[in-house]
Amino acid sequence: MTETAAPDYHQMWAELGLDLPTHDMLLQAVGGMYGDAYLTQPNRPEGTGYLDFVLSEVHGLRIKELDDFRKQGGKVVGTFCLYVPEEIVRAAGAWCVGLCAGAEFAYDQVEQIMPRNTCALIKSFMGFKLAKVCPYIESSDLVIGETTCDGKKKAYELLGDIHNVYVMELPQTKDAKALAFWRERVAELMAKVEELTGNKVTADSLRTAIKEVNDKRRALQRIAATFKADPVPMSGKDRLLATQIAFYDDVPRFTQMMNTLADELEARVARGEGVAPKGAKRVLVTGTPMAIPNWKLHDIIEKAGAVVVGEEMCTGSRYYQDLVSEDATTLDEMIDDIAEKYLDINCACFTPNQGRIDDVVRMAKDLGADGVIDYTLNFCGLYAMEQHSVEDAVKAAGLPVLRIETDYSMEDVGQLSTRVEAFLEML
Ligand code: BJ8
Repeated sequence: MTETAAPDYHQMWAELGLDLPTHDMLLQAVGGMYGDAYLTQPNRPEGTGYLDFVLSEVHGLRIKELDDFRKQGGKVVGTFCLYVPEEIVRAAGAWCVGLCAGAEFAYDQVEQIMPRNTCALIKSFMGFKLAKVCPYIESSDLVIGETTCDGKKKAYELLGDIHNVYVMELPQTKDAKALAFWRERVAELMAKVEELTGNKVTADSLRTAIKEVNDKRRALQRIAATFKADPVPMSGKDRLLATQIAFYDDVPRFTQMMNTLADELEARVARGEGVAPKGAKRVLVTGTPMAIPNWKLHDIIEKAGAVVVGEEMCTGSRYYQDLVSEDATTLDEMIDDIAEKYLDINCACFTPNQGRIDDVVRMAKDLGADGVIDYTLNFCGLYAMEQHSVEDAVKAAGLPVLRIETDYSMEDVGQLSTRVEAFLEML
């Protein structure tokens, strides 16, 4: 029997300008983390095979697809934040990808240009760029930033010295004036991507893009809804991975695969089949986003015997819970709807941000959570400031809260495990 050799992507990576030995080291480290966190799980649904495949090819086949697309004249746009409307990018014929920001890399180089006490997400994306190990940013014809937190908006100035960067100005309140202001920024973004691609956005192309992206979010909503069941049909870690992959993968293919996975999960729920015993402790996680390969907290919680039933975060419900209206008929109305939907995202950069607090309580109740873990990256002032309000609201709803501040290093895993286990004991 002949074995098919795994494709060798080194030439493609070299053409993208990656530092090959360092990149090889990164892939090996991520593969090891993945094996330990994911491949050790019992009774995973068959549909998670797709997640394994995508992850195993995340710097391979997907980058090859982007490469082929660009060689045919297509443009790729990289983003770091939920506020960048994927619909606009797709309607102009470009592809949108989330950029690597979930692992500690080249901090020694990063700390030469920004303070050591910067959040891990920002240091990570800068480290990936400086060390030349992120094929997504090297495949991005344009990176679209946003003025969310102070750290990010200043980091985009530094990134702008070494990459093509465009920054959307995001208001910090959600009143009518702010919406009108944001709507103008969305229209400006449209002009920018039209200039990049040479394609005009039309009512037809935007309608199609709105539908495609809504369909992706609907598939993720179906998966999320199955976690109301006890036992849960899949691990929270796998649900987190599905949401992380939503930022990278081909949109129609991903939607189809996630609907297939949702079919399987719904069938498991109907049969009462789960991945953890019925009655396992249920935890809702809220806070700052978890980019690939940041699976640390979920891994700790689920290895301690509990299940993560949901994420109120940008790599969770904030990504898929709201859709853009599909009722508009004109291009202008569609831009209005997009502006409205995106301004509705509950990031802590807004003041006030009561919508997030309400979402945490609502989700905890809907998903039957026994407790909430509020997760904040070190040096993220915005989410750290909101921890107090989250704790008050969740306690008022009768549930305990554990606050966690951490980063991407593995040094505190022992200490975090002890705290999580003690928290689970008291649920
Ligand atoms: S919409 S959460 S993806 S900004 S963790 S870099 S806030 S210091 S990531 Fe975010 Fe968009 Fe908001 Fe979501 Fe700054 Fe905090 Fe770091 Fe953060």
